[in-house]
Amino acid sequence: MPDDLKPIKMSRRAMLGASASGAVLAATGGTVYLAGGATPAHAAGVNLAPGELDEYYGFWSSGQTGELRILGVPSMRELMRVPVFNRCSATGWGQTNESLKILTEGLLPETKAFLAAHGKKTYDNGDLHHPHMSFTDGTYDGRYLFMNDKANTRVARVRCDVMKCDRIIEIPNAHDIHGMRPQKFPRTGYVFANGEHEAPLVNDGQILDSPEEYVNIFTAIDGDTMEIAWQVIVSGNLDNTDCDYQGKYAFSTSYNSEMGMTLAEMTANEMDHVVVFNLKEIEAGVAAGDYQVLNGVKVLDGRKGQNKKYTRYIPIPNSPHGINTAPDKRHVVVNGKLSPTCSVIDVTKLDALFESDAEPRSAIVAEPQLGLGPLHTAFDGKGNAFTTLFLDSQVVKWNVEKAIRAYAGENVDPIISKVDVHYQPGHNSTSMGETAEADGKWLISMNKFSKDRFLNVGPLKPENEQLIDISGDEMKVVHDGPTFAEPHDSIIVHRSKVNPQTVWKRDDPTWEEARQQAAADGVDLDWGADVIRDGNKVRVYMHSVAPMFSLEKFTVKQGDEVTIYVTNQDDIDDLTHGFCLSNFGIAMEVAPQATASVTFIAERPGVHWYYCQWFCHALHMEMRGRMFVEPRAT
Ligand code: CUK
Ligand code: CUA
Repeated sequence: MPDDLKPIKMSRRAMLGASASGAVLAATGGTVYLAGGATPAHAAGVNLAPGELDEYYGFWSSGQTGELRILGVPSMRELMRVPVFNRCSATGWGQTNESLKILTEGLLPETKAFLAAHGKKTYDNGDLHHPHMSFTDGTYDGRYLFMNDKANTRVARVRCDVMKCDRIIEIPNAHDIHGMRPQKFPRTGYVFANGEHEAPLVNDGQILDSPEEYVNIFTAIDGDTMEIAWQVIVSGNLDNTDCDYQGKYAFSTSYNSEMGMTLAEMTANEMDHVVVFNLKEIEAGVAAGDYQVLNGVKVLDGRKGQNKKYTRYIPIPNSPHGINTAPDKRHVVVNGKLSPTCSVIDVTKLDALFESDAEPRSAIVAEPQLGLGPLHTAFDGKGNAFTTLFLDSQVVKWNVEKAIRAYAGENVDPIISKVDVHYQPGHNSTSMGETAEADGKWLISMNKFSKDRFLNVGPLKPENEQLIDISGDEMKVVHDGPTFAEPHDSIIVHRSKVNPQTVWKRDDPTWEEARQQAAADGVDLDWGADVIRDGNKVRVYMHSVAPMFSLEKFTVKQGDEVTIYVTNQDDIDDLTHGFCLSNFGIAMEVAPQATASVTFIAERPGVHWYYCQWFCHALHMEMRGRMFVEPRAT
């Protein structure tokens, strides 16, 4: 039981709920938890008293919603949504000039042309599966969060100082980035990204239904510059990825080593594989010029049978999925999915694969039978692993060292306990569990089905995330948390690692283009109240101090291209304004000390109100102004 958390105070409503459903209260070490069905749907995971802060930040993916979410753990309160690959109505992400720059500058030329043919600048959707923080020396360093977009082959970075996305790049040559992890040591460094779906290397339509000519691509991105360092062509497809704590190897699972196109073909072989990438050898290959350049990227050949030292293929029972490196810095758990086993790789045995061509399976030191459908594994830092069993709807706790002894022939059962989760878990994550500082307090089981756990909201149901206390031998489910589609993965980061600003700094690079434009126009971006005409372009500069915009009205002509810059001069914690131009489909967030801008064509003559859409003051409703659009002369 975490001793730094205050005992839970039950609300009257929770008490009523508990007695009404006849559920029991479990008392553990002087702390009371609501058990299972007793937890009202609205309640916090561990009911921190009002105003009490969580011990951990949880960074959640949102799958096909395309955003990053921030939760407090253990309360499971949702704290923020950070738009990334999606379009966001509240913040203007995907509409403001600042966000469009981030969303468009990293796209490939052919993607820009494709989107332009649809009258679009960027994609509106994404499929964000894997959020991971940057590392220094094997633990989180609070600089960045990185995340993948499976839907449109992108990788994004979120700045942890402001919790906003600052870079998005499209990955050339690869298709549909799925597994993604930052390098743990010596630092991030590389961000590794798996292309999941195979396709012709030059995918220009010359090759279509000839799967034998398809390839898959593993990409290493420089996390500091967000440029691609190198790519490696592999045999088989790529699913999930992780890396070691030594800075020598990265590993990816492949569920389709067969390179099959149909379900039967993809699951035909009894063994698939994990690809091991030798980072030093790949860097040496890059230095030696052993690559082709495709779309500006150095692409090395790491396919089977190339006799190169870039990759090795370790056979793993059918269709492995998640891959997770333990905080002991030595063991890597490969989750079986179709096989009821997990395979444990010992990273100290990988050198021999490359240096003396040792048999690849010699790096496997355990393969415990855990249950049906193992998908992902998390760790407590005490030698134990927690694996989700999709088909069994359980999480199994097992001991890695015992599994190794059993594999060596000793009569010992590595399984410690199992707990039912509701239902069909995918990822799980433990507090600090993917770092060397795993602390063994909390586990989140991210369940794909919620079915009967909540009030019925129609045919589309939320997912269900359950918070599990893992401080004792028995796992205790202490909370159900419904979430909208569809978080895959999460990380739980101690709050000491993260320290965002409370207001923007005026010299932030986000609005550098606005700064330059204002300088060129000879106006003060900070305190603007100006309308600059430049042919049929009009630039409107205003600032806000609650409850007023510095311009109560301005005039443009029908057909003008209008850019509005709003700088929020309030510097008080939480005093966000918004700018909404009604009937123009325009709205954006302007947080304290930020500048935001938006460009549109003033094609509607008449009087149009703009207003602050972030409730900021007792006179928030009065925080409004008029845009006059003079009709075109006929
Ligand atoms: S994948 Cu979703 S449950 Cu995309 Cu990490 Cu395994
Ligand atoms: Cu400013 Cu509401």
